Amino acid sequence: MIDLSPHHQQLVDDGYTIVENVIAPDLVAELLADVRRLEADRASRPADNRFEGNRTTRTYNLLAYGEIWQQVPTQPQVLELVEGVIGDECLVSSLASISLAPGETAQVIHADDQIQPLAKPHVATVCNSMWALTDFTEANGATRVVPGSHLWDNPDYFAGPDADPIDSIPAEMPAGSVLVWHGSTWHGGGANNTVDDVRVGIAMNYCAGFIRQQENQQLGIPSEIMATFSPQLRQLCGLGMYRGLTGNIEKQSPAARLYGDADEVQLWDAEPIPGAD
Ligand SMILES: O=C(O)CCC(=O)C(=O)O
Repeated sequence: MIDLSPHHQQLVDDGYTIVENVIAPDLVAELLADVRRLEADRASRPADNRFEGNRTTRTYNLLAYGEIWQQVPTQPQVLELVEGVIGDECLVSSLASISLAPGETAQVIHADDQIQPLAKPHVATVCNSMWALTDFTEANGATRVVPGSHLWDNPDYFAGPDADPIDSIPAEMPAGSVLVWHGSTWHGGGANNTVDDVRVGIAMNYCAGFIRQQENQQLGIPSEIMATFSPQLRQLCGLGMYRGLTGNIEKQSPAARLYGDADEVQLWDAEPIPGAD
């Protein structure tokens, strides 16, 4: 049993935390095999741009491509930490694998909420995680984080392609561990300086229920696959109503309307109305 209290506190203080060995080795092995299956089936290649990398292979929208991925967004310890940052009723923002091969250079240091036009620091809108499917070491490109940067007052700061990786540190962790960070924390993939050690991770990203998801889960996941999800996962994919209002269809949640999930009380029908005196 992992005590999550220090991790909640580190997210508040430093904007990131690493939960070591939280994913069972069998699941890590199965996820890794599925990443490799997908990359082989699709003959995947690096996107070849500065942000996604020139030696990095990414597979997006994973919930659409294998039942095993349904276990990732609902992982209890990670979800508890994420909800501590962005609140309950949060959403899957995106789910992708990232295989960072030898020769990859360091990614631009960035914050995942930096496209949002909000003065910083602001209420957390994004909370992301990186699952280590292989060991993450400084040499093979472990994600680099800048401790405390989630509190910075710097809406215009952008490290740029030639900038130093400022005061970042490598989030080294053994396979089966998960790095969780606040969406305002500056970070980036490291450089892979090894000869033959491909660093494989899963970027399991979440956003608050009032923020638009990065990947469109409602259209990106075919409805016959969405039908196989648990009600909890459908909520995470954005088929519920946020605070009984946002995302409704004629006062009903899409999950109730399309998949017969339990009805949610619409805000205006709630007694008393939350927030009203
Ligand atoms: O690969 C990594 O370690 C980080 C990737 C990342 O931060 C991103 O692509 O936004």
